[in-house]
Amino acid sequence: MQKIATVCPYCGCGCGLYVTVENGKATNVEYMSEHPVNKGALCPKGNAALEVINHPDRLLYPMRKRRGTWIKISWDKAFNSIVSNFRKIRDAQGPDTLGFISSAKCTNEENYSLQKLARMLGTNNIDHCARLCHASTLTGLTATLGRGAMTNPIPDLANSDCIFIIGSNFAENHPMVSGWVWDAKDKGAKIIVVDPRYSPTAWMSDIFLEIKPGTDIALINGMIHYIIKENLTNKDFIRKRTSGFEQIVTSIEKYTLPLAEDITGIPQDKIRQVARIYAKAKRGAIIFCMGITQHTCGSDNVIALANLALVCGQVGRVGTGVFPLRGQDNVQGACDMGALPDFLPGYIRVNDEAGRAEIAQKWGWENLPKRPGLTVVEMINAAAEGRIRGMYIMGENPLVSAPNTQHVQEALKNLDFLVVQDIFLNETTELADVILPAACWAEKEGTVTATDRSVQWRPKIVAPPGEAKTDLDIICEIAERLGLGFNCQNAEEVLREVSDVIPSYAGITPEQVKGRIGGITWPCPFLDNPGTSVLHTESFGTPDSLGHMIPVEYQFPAEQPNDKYPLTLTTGRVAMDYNTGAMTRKATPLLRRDPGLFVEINPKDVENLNIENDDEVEISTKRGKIKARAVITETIIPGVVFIPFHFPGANVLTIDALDPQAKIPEFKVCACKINKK
Ligand SMILES: Nc1nc2c(c(=O)[nH]1)N[C@H]1C(S)=C(S)[C@@H](COP(=O)(O)OP(=O)(O)OC[C@H]3O[C@@H](n4cnc5c(=O)[nH]c(N)nc54)[C@H](O)[C@@H]3O)O[C@H]1N2
Ligand SMILES: Nc1nc2c(c(=O)[nH]1)N[C@H]1C(S)=C(S)[C@@H](COP(=O)(O)OP(=O)(O)OC[C@H]3O[C@@H](n4cnc5c(=O)[nH]c(N)nc54)[C@H](O)[C@@H]3O)O[C@H]1N2
Ligand code: SF4
Ligand SMILES: [Mo]
Repeated sequence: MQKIATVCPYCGCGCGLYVTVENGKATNVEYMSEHPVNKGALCPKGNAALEVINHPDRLLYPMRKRRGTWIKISWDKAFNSIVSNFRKIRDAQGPDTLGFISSAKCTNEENYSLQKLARMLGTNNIDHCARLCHASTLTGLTATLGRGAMTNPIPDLANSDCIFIIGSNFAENHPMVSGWVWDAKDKGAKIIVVDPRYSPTAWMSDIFLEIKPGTDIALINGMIHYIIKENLTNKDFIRKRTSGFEQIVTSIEKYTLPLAEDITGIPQDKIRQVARIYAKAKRGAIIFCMGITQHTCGSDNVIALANLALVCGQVGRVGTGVFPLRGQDNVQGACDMGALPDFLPGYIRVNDEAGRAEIAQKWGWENLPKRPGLTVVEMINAAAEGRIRGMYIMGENPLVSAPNTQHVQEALKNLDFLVVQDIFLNETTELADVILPAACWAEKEGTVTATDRSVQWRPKIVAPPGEAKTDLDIICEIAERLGLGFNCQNAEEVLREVSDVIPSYAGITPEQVKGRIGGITWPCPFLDNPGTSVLHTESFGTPDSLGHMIPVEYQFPAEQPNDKYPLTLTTGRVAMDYNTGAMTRKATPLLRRDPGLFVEINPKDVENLNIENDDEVEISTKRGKIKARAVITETIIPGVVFIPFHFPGANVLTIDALDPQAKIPEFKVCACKINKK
């Protein structure tokens, strides 16, 4: 019996655990008490991590569709078909008629290799689920703080004396964060939660602000207004370390507390109270997540929060900082690796001539494309319009996760050729021409980067089932057959290339990271450097090293409630399901506690509708309608309904309006109506 140290495959907390292996089978999960973030604890998903490994529904061999049914084909046939179709499309219509979706469920080495393949083929059309998730964090924090990442490690929250939590339900979605926030609270920290729902995270709050969806900028600007008027700013910090304060002073002039109350629905007294507590805290931290990012004003929401932190000097020290909780186990890494249409590895902009030339030279390739590529939703739109003809989807399920499902379906059906590489059949594989069976997290090796930038090694624990191959092996074989001449025999070699190409990963080599509990936190600029747990201690990552305050204005969401659709629909998550359910609904212990598709609605909103708890109701928007079980509850603000997006359904309703900067869709607000069925 062996006991192997590894990292949980679900969320960005990056919890460590041991897996026991007997006779080549993963048999048990054991707790890793020495891990810096989870200290041995695991949430229900982490405890169920092994369920997908031996699941009978795993994809075992490549398949293609013949007369409506899937037939097994050889790997050789699958590779030939992909290579010939991609070549044909590129040669006839140019490389930008190809699109690639990479995966935050895959390793850094796999993401690095897929973006390299796309770019060597001549297109920057590569993106992944960060676009649906924290794209606005990247734009918002890059502009203000100079790095689109969490500033402090998760355990550092225990050192804060005020934690301002806005649009995050970490009690269900990043459960390991909860313990550290409770620690802070036990030591006397004030916990503030801002959400349209009294979520399980709100249970730990000292002050709860019930906000109308999509109005966060009015709240944050209102707080800044009050902080400036009451002389609670950190003047020394503003003078030495920031720029743009004067513009902020002018721009927030109109965000008086009465206006903030009017827009957000939060009583002014409460706004005043939380502004004081955060500004006066010795060490104040901000946690934010999808309630902030998934809006047409997502980037501006994030900028507003950075402004707040800068005005109060609450960044760059232990116990302070800005915590955008990254969702997937490797979504931070997939971004770092350049699985993005506008950034090469290490956040070099594709149109930065010198940066691009340096990477091209390291790859031994002459021309890399310089025009920014299309994002996830833009690729879907391009497919619908025939501008993208061939697509490669690795480890994502856009038919359930992207907004406006009917449009996604039409778009993917319109492709000449679609490859989907996954560990299970899902709604998206249904539309594929070729399906490739991938090895799952425990059947391959490589690194993943958690939300706090720690890069950890995940070893291969067991062999993949059937003929499944690792995503890395698949990508490398295709690159080889396309004549791109990849150097990617294994994850170790690719990681060595990553540390050569990306400066903040320079000291993160296989020798340094393998077997190191908790991993190494980037930036790690040279070998034997211990990594950097707190960012921006001396200077920000911006070109002039200052923290940039940027004025932002409150904007209305893309779709407002109206006579026909009088309610606001917001979508999100529950503890027992994970994203599109592709993995969690294969895990019996989670399935047992899965609430199914429901809609939360306030008692006031059902008064005249003759709807009772557990009734089946119909929810409709301009784009479509679905049925769900009604959950009537005071925990949601009147006028708003909440539906989890884990099932085919929620995204039939959502709008595909995008934030103009980050191109993230507005999953958190659209107009809907409810009827009894
Ligand atoms: N159990 C579980 N854990 C997960 C996941 C999962 O699917 N299931 N997914 C992972 C991924 S990929 C991600 S990105 C994270 C996401 O983690 P979270 O961001 O915590 O998840 P959400 O439920 O989408 O949204 C968070 C909160 O935002 C609130 N909200 C909605 N609209 C607004 C608004 O306009 N303003 C404010 N202030 N709040 C608003 C919602 O009511 C909700 O409580 O979770 C990760 N962890
Ligand atoms: N309405 C609404 N929609 C949303 C959101 C919302 O809050 N509301 N949230 C958005 C967010 S934040 C996110 S991150 C996205 C998530 O959207 P997706 O990334 O599409 O969702 P997942 O279910 O995580 O899909 C991961 C897929 O990868 C597969 N997989 C797992 N491991 C591996 C592997 O090792 N290799 C390969 N090849 N495949 C693997 C799984 O089987 C699954 O099919 O959804 C977005 N959609
Ligand atoms: S908190 Fe996240 S990383 Fe930790 S066990 Fe749960 S799902 Fe896994
Ligand atoms: Mo996400």
